[in-house]
Amino acid sequence: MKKILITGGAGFIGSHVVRLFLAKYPNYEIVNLDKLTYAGNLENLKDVENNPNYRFVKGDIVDEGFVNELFNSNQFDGVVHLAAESHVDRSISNPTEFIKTNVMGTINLLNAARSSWGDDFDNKVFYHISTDEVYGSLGKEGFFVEETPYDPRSPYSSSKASSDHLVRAYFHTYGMPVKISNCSNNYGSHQFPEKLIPLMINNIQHNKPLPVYGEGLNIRDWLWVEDHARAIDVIYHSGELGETYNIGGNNEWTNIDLVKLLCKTMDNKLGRNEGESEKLITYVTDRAGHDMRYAIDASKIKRELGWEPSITFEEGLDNTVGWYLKNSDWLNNVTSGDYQNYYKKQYQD
Ligand code: NAD
Ligand code: TDX
Repeated sequence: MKKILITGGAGFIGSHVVRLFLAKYPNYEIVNLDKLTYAGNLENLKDVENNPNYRFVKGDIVDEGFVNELFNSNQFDGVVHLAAESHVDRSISNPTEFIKTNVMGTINLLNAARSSWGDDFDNKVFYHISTDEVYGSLGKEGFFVEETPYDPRSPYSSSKASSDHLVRAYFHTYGMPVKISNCSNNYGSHQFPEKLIPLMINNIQHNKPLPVYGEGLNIRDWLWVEDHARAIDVIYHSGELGETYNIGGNNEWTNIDLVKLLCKTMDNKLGRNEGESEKLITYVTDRAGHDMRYAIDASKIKRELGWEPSITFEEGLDNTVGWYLKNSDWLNNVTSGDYQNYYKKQYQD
């Protein structure tokens, strides 16, 4: 058996990675370390909680003593590090929390892994999951490649860039067996409804205004979360140590076109008249420092590791909308309590 630590496994992407690794590798013991912040939810892993190869540990990666103790009492063969504060708008209102979790949490994990592995890095992997936002904002032309200079512009992307730099520094300085990937915007089941797609699905369903920032012309490159999990699997097992891989959907949408497509899909599924949900679109004050366009050139991972997205956006979005409509209990649970306060503050609702 190999023992793999997945951090942030109770979150959106992490839960898909935990599920994929458990299904695909019966010889792995998966330890999911998660603090269960507002974004972490054990309901996301209900279907695997009794799997004998799965263990959940509640804990904070910012707590150095706790992280060291976890690595002292477990000999991990690998780490897949996803735990993070992940929402740009929250980083604008509370940047310090992002530095604590994303920067201090990452260095705590690097130090604990290094000290537990000693100088014996054979067959060990420390895989850090990052974002395309570290590269900054594109104009109308061009794509982010692995060599694009870092130019983070929000507290969130700055904290992710810092953690990427630390991970690379541990490769060059100590020979740590690291890998990094930078992915574009994910969508799919189990995403917390502070992010664009599930927020819009929830609001359309409840006939609430659809808050589009600025003119809605900012562009994002959307990837189905299960395709991101497949890419993480391929990089963890076959990627080169010390290398970075960009992951993207080759699927650019302006926010306004995407929201209109969601409205159309929801009108169909809810039996509403065509155009009904679009009436809910409301332009609101733009996000501070709003990056204009992200677009990933994912040719390296395709060329070297044979990965590419498995489904079209239309299929993925249809599947995603279907999941949220079918799992209204999940959505209702996560939008009760604290979410109401967050929503009021963020949208002056
Ligand atoms: P998420 O917010 O849904 O989940 C984050 C998880 O980390 C939660 O379960 C939370 O409880 C946990 N966590 C937060 N702080 C912690 C701490 N101090 N100690 C332990 N656990 C903690 O995020 P996500 O969208 O699933 O993103 C996962 C990773 O992927 C992040 O590193 C993010 O930067 C990166 N990423 C996300 C996207 C995207 O579109 N969502 C795209 C590219 C990269
Ligand atoms: O209410 C909204 N209205 C709106 O117009 C929200 C929540 C967002 N937006 C816009 C802002 C962005 O241009 O939609 C776009 C997508 O916004 P988010 O879902 O907040 O994602 P983004 O800021 O692009 O960052 C995401 O992708 C990269 C994830 O949240 C990050 O964790 C990831 O690293």
